[in-house]
Amino acid sequence: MNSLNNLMENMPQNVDGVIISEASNRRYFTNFSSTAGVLIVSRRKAILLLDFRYFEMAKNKVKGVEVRCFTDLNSAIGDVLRCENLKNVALESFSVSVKQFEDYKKNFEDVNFVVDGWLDECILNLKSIKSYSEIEKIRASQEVTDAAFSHILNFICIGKTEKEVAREIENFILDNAQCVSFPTIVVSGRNSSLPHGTPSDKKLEIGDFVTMDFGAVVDGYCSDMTRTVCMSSPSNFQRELYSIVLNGQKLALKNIKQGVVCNDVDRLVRNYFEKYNYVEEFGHGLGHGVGLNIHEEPYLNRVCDTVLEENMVVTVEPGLYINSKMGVRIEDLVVVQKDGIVNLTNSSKELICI
Ligand SMILES: [Mn+2]
Repeated sequence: MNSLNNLMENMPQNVDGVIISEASNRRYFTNFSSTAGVLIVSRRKAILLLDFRYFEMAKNKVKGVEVRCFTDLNSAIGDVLRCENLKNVALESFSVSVKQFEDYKKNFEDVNFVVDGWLDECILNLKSIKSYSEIEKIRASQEVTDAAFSHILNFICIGKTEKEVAREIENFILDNAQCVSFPTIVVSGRNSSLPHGTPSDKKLEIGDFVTMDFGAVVDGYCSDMTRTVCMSSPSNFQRELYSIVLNGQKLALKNIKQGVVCNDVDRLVRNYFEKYNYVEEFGHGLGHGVGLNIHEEPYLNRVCDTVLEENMVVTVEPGLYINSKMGVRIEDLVVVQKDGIVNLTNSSKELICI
């Protein structure tokens, strides 16, 4: 069953239609990407309202959804609500602004807007479990990202700046994919203790750890990976820190499968690091879902109690950060299976010294 039918059949009694305006949600249900537009879904049909910029393209491309061109969005929405006799309409409470909500209420006075969170939860659940074709897109996206890593290993050297390395990664991705899935992170030496630091003009120096976190988008679907390499030979301390992070990651990868609770996986790695007295040094969650959005459900962190299901796609990215000194993060992208995982990331994780 496709996602749209799933949504139609899951509508509770107090809802006879939904308005979907968030871009990645619209894209998810229609397979059509646009910066603006509204998708209205009732139990029996789906109507995508688009402006002139997208109309012709969508008319030829979108299947199973009626496409209409609007000049005045409010009156187009009003027409659909009236003609389809939609009186109880659910909204995405996670993404509709307060202003938009007030406008809806003002413009459509006889409509009861349902914002009880049902729609959000329904969409998040549907999106978190990937179809075969979604997984193939994520796989293709990760292949570009792996290739970008191989490419950068031939480029990176002492004297290059973090910005130069980041730009080279992004150029490679732009040459081979639709776009980058987020601004590339390249942090070196003491900057590598900043998990999401921005690339600077700092040059790579002997002894630096260099953490690179990047991803591509293919056919709308994101990928995400992180590797930390060492410029020339690592100290004993660097070797040890790296191997603790790597073993923590391997422990998580070994334990992820359908039926496992997200926060249990996070805790497993946290407890492992604690054995080495690293507590504060792992200050972020273990991972996150990836799909049309670079960060989405489910989250492998301390609080998420989602039970992992087959065909969820998540990152596994433990890191240890020693304040103002150095950091290590290793991130793979994996598909949850009944008995384990399929790892979509194929780059080596042994400590690479350049
Ligand atoms: Mn990530």
